[in-house]
Amino acid sequence: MRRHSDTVLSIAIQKSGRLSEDSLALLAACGLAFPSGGGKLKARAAGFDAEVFFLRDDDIPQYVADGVAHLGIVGQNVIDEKGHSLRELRRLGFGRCRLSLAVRKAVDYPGPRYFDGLQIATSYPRILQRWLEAQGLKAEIHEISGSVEIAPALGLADAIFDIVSSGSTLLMNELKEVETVMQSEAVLVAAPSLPPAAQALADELAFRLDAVMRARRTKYVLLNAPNDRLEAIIRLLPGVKSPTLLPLAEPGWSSVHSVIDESAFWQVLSQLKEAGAQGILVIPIEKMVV
Ligand code: PRT
Ligand code: ZN
Repeated sequence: MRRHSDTVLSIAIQKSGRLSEDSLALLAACGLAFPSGGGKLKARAAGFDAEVFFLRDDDIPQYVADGVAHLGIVGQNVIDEKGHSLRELRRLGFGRCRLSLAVRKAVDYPGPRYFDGLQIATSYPRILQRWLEAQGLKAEIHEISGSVEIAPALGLADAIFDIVSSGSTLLMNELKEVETVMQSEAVLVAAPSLPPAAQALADELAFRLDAVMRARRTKYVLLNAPNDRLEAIIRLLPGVKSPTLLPLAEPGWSSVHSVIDESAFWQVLSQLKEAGAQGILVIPIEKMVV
């Protein structure tokens, strides 16, 4: 039977770029499947009262601020640059990068005062201006929309302020990163207030996102251990509540099941082996509701 609903949650995501694939994959993991590609402007989800708008990332904050889309998935860097007042509902853990100042490799960098009176090329003039003011510095900002890293070689600027991820673009252009001004990742944002029905759907989506993100941070561990070693092993595996113990067919042995934080992963594994664990299996978790 078709469910009737007069509210559909609209979510603006990047049409084609670095955030597109991860945005769609995250929504899919939350049960919102959209047909991808085809150059469409919007698509209706199967299994959830939602639709996505495919937009340029720069336009997403405005669409959400104006209420055209209820939610948006976009880089924190773009949100800060555009300056609309939006609610950050969740940080999403992908599209990680930083906004940094970079200078020619040969420069003997003395600290932020180096930038006083210089020409700096960037696509992020507002964030840069705020940083300069906080440092008590004045510089000439040249706003350019792409390929900022070639500006110093062309004589257009003395320095650049741009997104850095691996740093290889800077390296290739004989530049070096000297100040990191902000760290960024993709975020889920909403307008300061949403209509109640849209807010209810946004809450449901946030609940699902939490389950997916929590699962991404943790692993399911299964191992076998002699019963006389269980105490030491269980101490290493806090689990959600406490680990599950199942007797093995072989007398005197048990199977231990638990979840562990990905960040503790290798450290715990070697400690488990030392404590006598055998046949350790580490399995990804798809959803985790606590
Ligand atoms: O067409 P549209 O306007 O939607 O896309 P866009 O070209 O403006 O953006 P896009 O797809 O390049 O980036 C979207 C978002 O991804 C950015 O706003 C950031 O939040 C995030 N992100 C993460 C990055 C990077 N990593 C990144 N490395 N955005 C850009 N870069 C650039 C960087 O400027 C450098 O020139 O990629 C280049 C390679 O970086 P290195 O340091 O790895 O060499
Ligand atoms: Zn863009």
